[in-house]
Amino acid sequence: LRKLNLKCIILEKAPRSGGVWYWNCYPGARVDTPEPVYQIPDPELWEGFDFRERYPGRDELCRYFDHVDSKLNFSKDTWYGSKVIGAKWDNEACFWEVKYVRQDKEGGLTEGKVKGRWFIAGIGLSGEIYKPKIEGMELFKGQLVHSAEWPQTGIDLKDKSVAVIGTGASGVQIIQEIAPITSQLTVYQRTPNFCLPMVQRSLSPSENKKKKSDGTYQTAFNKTLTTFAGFPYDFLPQSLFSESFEKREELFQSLMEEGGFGLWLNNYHDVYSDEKANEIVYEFWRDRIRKRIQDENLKEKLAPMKQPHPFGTKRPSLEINYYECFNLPHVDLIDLNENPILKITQEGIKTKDDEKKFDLIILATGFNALTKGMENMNVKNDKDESISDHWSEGVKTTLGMMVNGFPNLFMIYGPQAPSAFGNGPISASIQGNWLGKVFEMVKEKGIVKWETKKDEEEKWTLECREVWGKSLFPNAKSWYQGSNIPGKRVEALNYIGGIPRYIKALDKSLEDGLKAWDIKYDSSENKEERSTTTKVD
Ligand code: NA7
Repeated sequence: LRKLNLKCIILEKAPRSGGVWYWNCYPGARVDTPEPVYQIPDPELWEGFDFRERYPGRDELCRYFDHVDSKLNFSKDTWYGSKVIGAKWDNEACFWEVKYVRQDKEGGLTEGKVKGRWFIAGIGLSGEIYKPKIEGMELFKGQLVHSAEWPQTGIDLKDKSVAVIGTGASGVQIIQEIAPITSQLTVYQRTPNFCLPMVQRSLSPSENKKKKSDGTYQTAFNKTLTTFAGFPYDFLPQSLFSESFEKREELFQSLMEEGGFGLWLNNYHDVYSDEKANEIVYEFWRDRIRKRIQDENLKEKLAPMKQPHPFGTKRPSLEINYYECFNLPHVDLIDLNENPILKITQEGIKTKDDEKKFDLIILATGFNALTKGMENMNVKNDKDESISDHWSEGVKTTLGMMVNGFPNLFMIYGPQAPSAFGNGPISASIQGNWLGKVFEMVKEKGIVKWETKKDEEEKWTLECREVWGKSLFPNAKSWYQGSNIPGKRVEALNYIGGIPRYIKALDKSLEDGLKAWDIKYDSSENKEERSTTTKVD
C-alpha cells in the first residue's frame, strides 16, 4: 500500500511488533514450518536475514520482525499499544471510523478515533484466549497462567511443581521444554496429540548463503504457491491403495525421518478422504511412537491402539523429545476422560481420583479461533448490524476477504480462507498481493466503495462447506471447526480447497470488469485524493 502512496496507519495492541509471536513467549514456543518458507517471500527481505535453526524459536521470530521493520520501517506508521474497540461505517461519506483505546505512560487509558476510507483487519486467527471455566480457579494460591499470557519477564520453573492442562501445539512445546527443569510435572490430557518428529537442526551462515545464491530459496518460495498448504511439499497424486505395503512403509518411514509435517501433508492424497487409508497411516505412526514410551499404560494414553479421531484431522504438533519426557520419573499424565478435573483448590487440582499440589498451573487450552477476533472488535455497518449479527446463523464471507453489508472492510488470515491450513506468511502474502491489486484499481479508477454481493458470499460459503464436508476433518473435535469452544457453532471455518485453487478464485474475482463486486466510483474531479486519504481525528 505504501508503494501505491497510500497513507496507512496500523493499530497494534501489543507494545511491539510480532503479533502472536510477541504474546506467545512461553518456554519452547517455536514455529512448525521449516525455513526458509516461514517468512515473507520477498528477496528484498530474505536476502539480508538468516534464520539460525530449521524451525525457528519465538525469539528468533521476533528478531525477524525487527529485521522486516528495519527494511520497511512499518513501525513509523504503527500505533503500538492501541487496541481497537469498535468501528462504524458511514455510508454517506464512505468512511470507517475506528475507535481504539491506548494505554498512556502513566498507565491511564485514552480513547481515540481514526477515520479511514479503507479498513483492513489483519488480526490473525487466534482471536481470543480460551480459558475453561473450572470451579475454584480464583482460589488457587500459586501462579496460574495461560500459555498466550506468559509474562514477558518469564517464570522461574526450576524445581517447581507444575501442572499443564492441554496438549495442543502450545502444551506439547511447553511440556518438552520444562520437563527437565521442574521437580514435578503433571500433564492433564483430554486428547492425545499425534505429534510428529521435528528433526531440528542448526543452520550455518554458509549454508544459508549457498541456498540463497544457488536458487534453493527462490525455488522453495515458488513451490509454496503450487501446494495445498503453502509448504514446499504436497500430497502425492497416487492413492495409498495403489502401492504395496512395503512401498508405503518405505514412504512413511522416510517422511518421519525427514521430520516436519511430511507424514501429515506429503502423504497419499486419499489420507483425508478415505477412513481406511487414514487408519493405515495412523497405525504406522502409533507403532513408531509407542516404541519410545516405556510404560505400557502411557503407551495407550499417548498413542492409543484405536485412534480417537482420524489422523491429522486435529493439528499435529512437531516434537523433539516429547515422548521421552514421559519416561522421566517426575513426569506423569492424567487422562481427563477417566479422571476429570473436579475443581482447582487453594493448593492445586482435585480430580475424581486424586488431588495434587502445584506451584504453577499452566492453561495450554488454546483459543476461540478465526471468528472471535472479528466479533470482538465490535464492527458495525450503517444499519447498526455487527459482524456477530451477520454470522448469527453461520460464518459467511467472500473469499475470506469480505463480508456482505460491510463495505471497504477486508480481512487477512481470517475465516473461510486457507488460514489454519496455509503456511502463515505465504497465505498472508497471497491475500496481501490481492489487496495490492484491489488498491491499484481503487486509485486508478477512483473507487470509493467496494462491497461484496450477497450471492457471491453465499457461493463462497457453500464452496467452503462442500470441500470441508467431503473430507474427514469434520470427524474430529477441533478448533479448525470451532468444536473446541463449548457452545460455539461447529462449521467449516477454513477453506481447504488448497492454495492454488484459492489463488485462482482470488484472481478470477478481479476479472470481467469487477462484476463480482458492488463498486461505487467517485464522481468528483480529484479522484486520487478522494479515494485514498486517511483522516485522523
Ligand atoms: P489448541 O490446539 O486448541 O489446544 C488446546 C488444548 O487444550 C487441547 O489439548 C485441548 O484438548 C485442551 N483443552 C481445552 N479445553 C480443555 C478443558 N476444558 N479441559 C482440559 N483440556 C482442555 O491450542 P494451542 O494453544 O495448543 O494451539 C493453538 C494453535 O494456534 C496452534 O495449533 C497453532 O497452529 C496456532 P482437546 O484436544 O480439545 O480435547
